[in-house]
Amino acid sequence: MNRYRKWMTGCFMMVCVSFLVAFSSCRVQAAKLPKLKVKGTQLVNAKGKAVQLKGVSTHGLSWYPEYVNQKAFTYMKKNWKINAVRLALYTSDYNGYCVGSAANRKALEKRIDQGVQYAEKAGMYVIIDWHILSDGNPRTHEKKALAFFKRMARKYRKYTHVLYEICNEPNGGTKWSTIRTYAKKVIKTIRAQDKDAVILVGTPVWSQDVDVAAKNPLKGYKNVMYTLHFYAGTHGGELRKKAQAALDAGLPLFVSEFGISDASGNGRLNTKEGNRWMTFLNKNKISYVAWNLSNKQESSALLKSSAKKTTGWKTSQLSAWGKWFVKKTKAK
Ligand code: IDC
Repeated sequence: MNRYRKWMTGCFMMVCVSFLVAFSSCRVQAAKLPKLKVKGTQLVNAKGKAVQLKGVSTHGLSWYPEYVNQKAFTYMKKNWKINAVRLALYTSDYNGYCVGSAANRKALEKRIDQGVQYAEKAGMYVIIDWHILSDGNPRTHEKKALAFFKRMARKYRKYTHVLYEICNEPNGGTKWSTIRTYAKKVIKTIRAQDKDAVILVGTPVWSQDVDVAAKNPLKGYKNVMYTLHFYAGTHGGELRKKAQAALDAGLPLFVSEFGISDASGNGRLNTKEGNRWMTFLNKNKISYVAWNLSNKQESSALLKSSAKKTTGWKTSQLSAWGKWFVKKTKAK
């Protein structure tokens, strides 16, 4: 009897342990998205299969923080069929990271951390975007950028779903050689913490001159891609030619921001040109991220200005651009 009881207890323990093991490994697998890498011009998964990210960018994190919430991220993943979110951290413009107070920096970093956690829980990739704009040269705030990316990469080194975008849109005549110098420093800093996260590098002229970058790409680093930004109301065939030239030269491209309004983020939508761009992106399996998740009164906002909700939007609450975009992401 005693032996039988011992045997039963043993069996019970074994069942418990196997349940625990199965449960915890399940949790790990569910939480972690497959790590991405770059192969040739393409973003791929661990098996080398092409991956095309489709995402939405926040507006400035200081301007529209309310959309960084778990419900919104989970809702967009499920209903808009997207798999990435970009967190736009303005550096210089209105209450940006490099011009505001220490308290503001802390609040912004907290917002980023929330975005990273919400994205993971929603099962989406997340891009931490150092959103330079009026500060056209990324070297203007280079010191702050290096300190920032060091901290981010250290914090998120174990996370498989985090990508780093190191300078949104260099402009104001900033040359590729200057961006290249900056990029080398930031990449080195990130790599000291995280040896393989995907890093996105901006290109001259508001991230359009990818053909120029292709002539002298960064050498000796893996998992680096170059950003191409377009607004179909302004940019068409000429810019696609540059993109094609870059691809032909073997440059991996990532469209980390786009719209179909004009480049000001306002004006009429050009759906015809937008359709041409989508054909190009899908043909080349280029990842794309739509600007912007807000209800600001501008045609590049995905929500109508009358939409007050911060998740669970009905189609009627999406702007014309929002409707167009969601139709595209759901189509494939
Ligand atoms: C725009 C916003 C607008 C804001 C302006 C200035 O839509 O509400 O007032 O920035 O900060 C970009 C930039 C992106 C711009 C967007 C539209 O990366 O920050 O957002 N755009 O102008 N590049 C091309 C277009």
